Amino acid sequence: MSFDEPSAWLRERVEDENKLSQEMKTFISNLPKQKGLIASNNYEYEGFWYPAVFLQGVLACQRHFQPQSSDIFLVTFPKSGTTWLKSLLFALLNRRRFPIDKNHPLCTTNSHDLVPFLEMKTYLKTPNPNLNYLPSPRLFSTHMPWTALPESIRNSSTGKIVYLCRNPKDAVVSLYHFWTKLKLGETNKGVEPNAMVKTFESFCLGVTDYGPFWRHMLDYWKQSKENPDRIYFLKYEDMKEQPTMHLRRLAEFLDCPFSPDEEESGLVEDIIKLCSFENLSNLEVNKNGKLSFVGIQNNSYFRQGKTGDWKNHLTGEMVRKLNAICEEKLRELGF
Ligand code: PAP
Repeated sequence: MSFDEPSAWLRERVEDENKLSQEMKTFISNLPKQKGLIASNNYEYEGFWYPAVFLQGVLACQRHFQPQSSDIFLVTFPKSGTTWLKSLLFALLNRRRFPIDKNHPLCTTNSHDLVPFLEMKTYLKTPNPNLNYLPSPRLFSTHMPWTALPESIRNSSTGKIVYLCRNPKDAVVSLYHFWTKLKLGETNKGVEPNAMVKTFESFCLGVTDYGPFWRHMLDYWKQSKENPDRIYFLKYEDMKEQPTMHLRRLAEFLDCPFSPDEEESGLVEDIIKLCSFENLSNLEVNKNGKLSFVGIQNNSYFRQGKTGDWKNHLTGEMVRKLNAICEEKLRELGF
């Protein structure tokens, strides 16, 4: 495998199950299977669906992760604003190390390369990586459902979790654009004409990566109600509408509130501006760079950054179907 060709690396890992360890091949052979969107197959493990390579990362993380009491985990359902919240939390937690100016790391590095994904990066290549190099508090990101988190995280009373989700109608549209772009960019073959329908059907069946979305969201919602000091539940739409208020709340939740001096200097607004879609998506690194660990184009993570784009992509029938699922499963969340 050569990192000169990182996109080939991604293709190999998510599409070719021959590259999996023998243990993993045996393990997945006993799991329910569905055709995947990006990976050739997704597998159901304990009620959630994963490409085999990410499931391998989940299992390694469950086995080996050693928590520290100050750890912070950003958990998201895919396409819910991970890139954005990673940027915001990185800027917030490191504001004393890295002043918010044009030399900030986010101006030259995509947030996915600054905040490690647990199962999709850290535990993907090395089953038991050394994570001691990370400054404290360590900030990790993951798409893992609550029940798949290592027991050492779930059963701990320390370590904080920020959970971000998004209106499923916008998440499915974002997913469609993401994977069609990956396929087009990587294989240069056309995407089939019914790709939106295919994405939508898989999403509603709950078999896209880390689905079903409703159970992913609901489990963290319930945990946040039971343990509000440890789990902060946030919606993309709310962050969009009142970013400064939510950033202040996040700072308090993470025990690093803004001081009166910081407030007066306009630091809250500066962080919001640094991490805005307009700013990040126009940086050279995010226009033309690639992620170091999978070689995906950074611009795949920046499309519109708006709420309500589903109106331009979903048919009336699709909207009714997804609304019915949300009504039945996510009523308490208000989607
Ligand atoms: P991931 O879960 O695969 O890491 P994620 O970052 O959650 O992806 O999804 C990308 C979405 O976040 C895109 O949404 P869209 O397709 O509806 O446009 C992307 O545009 C949006 N996004 C990325 N950065 C920002 C930002 N700074 N502010 C708001 N939205 C953003």
